[in-house]
Amino acid sequence: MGQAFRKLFDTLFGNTEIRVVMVGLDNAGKTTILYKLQIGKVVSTIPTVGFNVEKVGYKNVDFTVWDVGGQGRHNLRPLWKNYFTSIDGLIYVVDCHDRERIYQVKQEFQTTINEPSMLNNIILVFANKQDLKGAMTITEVCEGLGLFDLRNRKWHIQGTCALKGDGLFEGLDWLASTLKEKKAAEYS
Ligand SMILES: Nc1nc2c(ncn2[C@@H]2O[C@H](COP(=O)(O)OP(=O)(O)OP(=O)(O)O)[C@@H](O)[C@H]2O)c(=O)[nH]1
Ligand SMILES: [Mg+2]
Repeated sequence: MGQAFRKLFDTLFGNTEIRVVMVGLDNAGKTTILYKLQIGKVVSTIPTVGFNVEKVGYKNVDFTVWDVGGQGRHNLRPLWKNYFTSIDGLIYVVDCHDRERIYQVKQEFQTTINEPSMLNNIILVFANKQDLKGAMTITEVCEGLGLFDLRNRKWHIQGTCALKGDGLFEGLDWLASTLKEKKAAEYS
């Protein structure tokens, strides 16, 4: 798996600096995805009490996992602006088996994408845990998050099973090629 991702990053990103941030509620599958990608060593840091940032880098590609919301967690949003000055891509991970929290996910998602530092980036949603019986379908997640109502934002949703790695490559392929187009348009 790692080899495939490294190849993808080489082909699509070249030497462009890319900063990708992955967020989602607790238990969504973020850490699982990070390890599955195997694009580098995962480094955990604790910038503030009780809260974890995980990072993995491969050459010019910088992946950061950042927790949002979740019960009993601190409100970390004020810290975001210190961390994320230029984010190229946002990956939002949804636990599709957790129907009960979909409204909370929507609120977190909408707040996240409307952060000033997030307004210019592209959005990839990983509809995770598709392997579980009763998981929300892609359409249900689109409706649940309000994706169909987004205006002036580039977004894509990909069903995934992080445990097996299914869908991760396809999602990142979209992310990589869309970022490439975006960068090309900005420079032209
Ligand atoms: N069935 C299934 N389980 C999954 C999948 N992805 C992750 N899990 C499981 O869901 C649980 C949470 O996964 P994590 O990767 O720790 O989730 P996280 O988003 O990092 O959670 P926090 O660190 O608490 O914010 C673990 O038990 C995983 O094994 C999946 O695609 N299918
Ligand atoms: Mg985690």
